[in-house]
Amino acid sequence: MSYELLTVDTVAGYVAARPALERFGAVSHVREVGDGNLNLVFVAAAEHGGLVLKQALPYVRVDPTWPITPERNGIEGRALRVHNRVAPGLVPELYDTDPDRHVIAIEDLSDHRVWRGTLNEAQRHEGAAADMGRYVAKVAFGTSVFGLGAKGHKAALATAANPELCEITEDLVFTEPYITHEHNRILPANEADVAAYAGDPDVRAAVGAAKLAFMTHAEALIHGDLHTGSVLVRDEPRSARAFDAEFAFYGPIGFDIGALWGNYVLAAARAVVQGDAAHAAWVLAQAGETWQGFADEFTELWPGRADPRVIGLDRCLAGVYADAAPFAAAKAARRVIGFSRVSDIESLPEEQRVRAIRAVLAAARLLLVDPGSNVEPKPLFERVGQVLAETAA
Ligand code: SR1
Ligand code: MG
Repeated sequence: MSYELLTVDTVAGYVAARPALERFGAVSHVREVGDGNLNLVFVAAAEHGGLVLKQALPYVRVDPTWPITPERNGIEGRALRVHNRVAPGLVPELYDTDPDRHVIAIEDLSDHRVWRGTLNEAQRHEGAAADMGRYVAKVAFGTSVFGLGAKGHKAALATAANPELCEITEDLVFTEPYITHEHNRILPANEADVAAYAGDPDVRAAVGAAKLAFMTHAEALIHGDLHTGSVLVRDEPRSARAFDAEFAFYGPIGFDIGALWGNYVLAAARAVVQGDAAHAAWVLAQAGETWQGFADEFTELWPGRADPRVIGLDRCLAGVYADAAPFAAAKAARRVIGFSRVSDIESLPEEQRVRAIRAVLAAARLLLVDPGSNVEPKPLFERVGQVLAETAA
């Protein structure tokens, strides 16, 4: 390894040696809290406040035989700097970037919780879904041709390539669940469900089109992995932040909306098999909340800055909406077939897990092959709710 990994014992010395972190003073306590697939994450308490250090490992944390570029840490730092500029208050603050040790220092949000965890407990964080829609809109506008102009957009695009992490998404989200692959893990009782879903020609055609859109539609500097485990929420005072932007790249705006929607489907499937129809309905209603937050914010940004000669607002919104449904499906289905599973489903007893997976795949099929042609998330996700309830029964 060509760089030194941090430990709880070396963080204090590291912080003391970083000029950008001088204002925090001496570090008194450190804990390692990384629970994702890829990185080391330390929360450090210091004399003048807390901070978080995120260090990229040169391999996948949960599978050290799988190498992965640590340069993603710098990519995340650059994206986070931009996202702080265009969407302040909706992402963690960035304090420092260290390209030699592949570390970023960011705001300590320990008074927040990861949204996936609170959804699993059937908690409601009102406003978080709309806040994430607003975040997507601010990023979509501020980093796209609308906010930057034609030359600015091209210049920004040239600085934000993320080919290795995009390839992970291309493989894990859009390819592996649809082929025989060693990453796939399928319960015997779900084999027929997966075969029916992944073998359906209409599903395969729609996923193939979504993959091409992911690979080619360089619209904005999107988050790139905006699942509910990448969102922190807090009640008092109310706050929602998107974090963990290491998959950021110039991609389709609808991918971030779709990632949220797909994860609402997973949370709702959990609630359905647990017999909590009210929570399932609330979670699925968040799809409309996210959309409305996005559309309202994007519309507000539009009149003063967008060039009306390029495309009309309604058409632009309709394009994002049409992209989001198949992305949502692909993001939900990959979590119940392939690598990188989610606690919404995995923490269920096996009998409930089988029914939840069956229901998620049925919902994904609906989102891929019959999403409707109008921009109407409410009825769409009511239909998703019906499909979840029917197939999980
Ligand atoms: C090898 S990385 C696996 C997954 O972790 C991240 O959260 C992304 O979703 C990625 O697909
Ligand atoms: Mg992540």
